[in-house]
Amino acid sequence: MKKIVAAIISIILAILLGGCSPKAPSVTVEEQDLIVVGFSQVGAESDWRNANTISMEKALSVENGYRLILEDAQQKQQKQITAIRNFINQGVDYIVLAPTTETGWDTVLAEAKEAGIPVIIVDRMIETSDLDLFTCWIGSDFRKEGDKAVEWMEDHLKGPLRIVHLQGNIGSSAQIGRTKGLDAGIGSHEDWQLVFRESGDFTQAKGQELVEKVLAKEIGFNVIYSENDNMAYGAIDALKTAGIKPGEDVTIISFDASNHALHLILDGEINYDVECNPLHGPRVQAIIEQLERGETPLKFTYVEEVSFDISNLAEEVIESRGY
Ligand code: GZL
Repeated sequence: MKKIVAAIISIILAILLGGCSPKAPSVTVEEQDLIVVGFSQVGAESDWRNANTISMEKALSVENGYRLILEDAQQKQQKQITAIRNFINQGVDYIVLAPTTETGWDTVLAEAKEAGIPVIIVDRMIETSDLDLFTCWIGSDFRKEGDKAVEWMEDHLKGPLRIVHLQGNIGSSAQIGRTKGLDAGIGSHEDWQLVFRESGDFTQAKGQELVEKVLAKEIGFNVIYSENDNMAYGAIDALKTAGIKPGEDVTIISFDASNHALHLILDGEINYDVECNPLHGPRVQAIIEQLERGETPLKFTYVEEVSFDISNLAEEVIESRGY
């Protein structure tokens, strides 16, 4: 939209200044009609993240009338701040931010607001002193996800529990909420003991490394609470190498409910997986279409999420899920 205004102004200025025929705008007429969206994505650290990116690319496609500029921050907030400033300089129509962490956004969001560019926050939450610094947020209730996992543990596991806790990126709302859920569970069960806690940054490699570290220390444990599937994959590899049966000798609790993880439930290697739905593309598209019509979207929208164990899962359920 902004591209059209810029192109018209440049043509008028060229004519008024008596110049030769105005320089053709650098974008084609078709591209001028596209809604330009700058998307600052956390990274490509997990199956969840990749599914989220694919969902955004499919929804905000040229066929649907969008030009998507995707910037991968490699899980670094500073790269996201730089990307947002680049989007502002490029005069995009909308900014979508999937924030690495909750804090540290006020300054750059104020710059986007000053530039008159709406900011849509997806997935994780941000902490800000001024809710007017972003247009709306759509994502998951991470504390509720943690509570669901604890409820399943209460219903299915006999104590005493010795829990290894693989955390996501420290300071991300996914980590904060899922950790709070587990801490509440530990606080209300005398025979639940936290024997190890460290961040695996939501990656498979780090998840494997941490469980190898726990095994080397000969810390006895019977539950792994992994804050995402990819760290659980790494944990399972480490257990298998040590001759320990994941899902039998050690209960595996995970989050995301990615396709591969659900197959591991069918294989008996993951015991419970709490869905964290990454398919935000159509949701963001609907929000932008609302804004384009001059309507006001809800400030906060929580996506509906389910959870899985062997009792409610089958191949056809997995194949119907879209990620
Ligand atoms: C959760 C999302 C988390 C996933 C991880 O909404 O932010 O980040 O649980 C991903 O798999 O890396």
